[in-house]
Amino acid sequence: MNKVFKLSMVLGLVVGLVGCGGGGDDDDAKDGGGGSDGGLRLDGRVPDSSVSVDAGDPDGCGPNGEDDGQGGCLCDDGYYNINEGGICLPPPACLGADDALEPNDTPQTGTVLMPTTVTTGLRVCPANDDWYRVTLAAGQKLTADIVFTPAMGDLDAYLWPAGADLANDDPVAYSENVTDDENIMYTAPTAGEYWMLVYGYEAAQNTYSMTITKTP
Ligand SMILES: [Ca+2]
Ligand SMILES: [Ca+2]
Repeated sequence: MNKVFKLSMVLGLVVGLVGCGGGGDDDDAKDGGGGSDGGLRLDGRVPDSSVSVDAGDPDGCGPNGEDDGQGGCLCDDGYYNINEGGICLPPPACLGADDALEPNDTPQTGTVLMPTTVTTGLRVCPANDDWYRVTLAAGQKLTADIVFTPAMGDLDAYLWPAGADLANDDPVAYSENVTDDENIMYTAPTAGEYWMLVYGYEAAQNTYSMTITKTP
């Protein structure tokens, strides 16, 4: 199977196992979505059916992946269809120093966000998740605006209740724009901590800022 980082062990299946055809949708942020529109694209670990096949490479996936039988590639752990390039490659080098909130590569080590926190100067390095933890009261609405330049790298965002089975539970909210910023909105039915993931699609990297609001 493919995967990405350590998290993929946990997240490996959450993901668009249904597959979204690789090109990805350009849906607006979902609130309580859960993949009803054909599957999450939270992968990097699922085949990308839009990849092209390289001549001379029987399955077009290179030595670190294999044909998924649907025109895409299943990449080995640590390899990705970067930029939908049709071959499984290791993640590229990070284009800059990671941010001051690292290490936050797992939910358990995620940065605790306070109300009205404005966080700037953040960075998703290739295949390096950024996790955040936020506590909500029952009925309280979380808004997370994640702002970046989409053309520089495709980031997505996901929210689960703390303790969720990340390999099996759909997120309670997610945002998977391809050409726009990401925005998570979620009203907590019960009080508790929530885990938010900012994720680089197919080992994408980018810098971003984030504004967290809780209402009331
Ligand atoms: Ca980071
Ligand atoms: Ca990180």
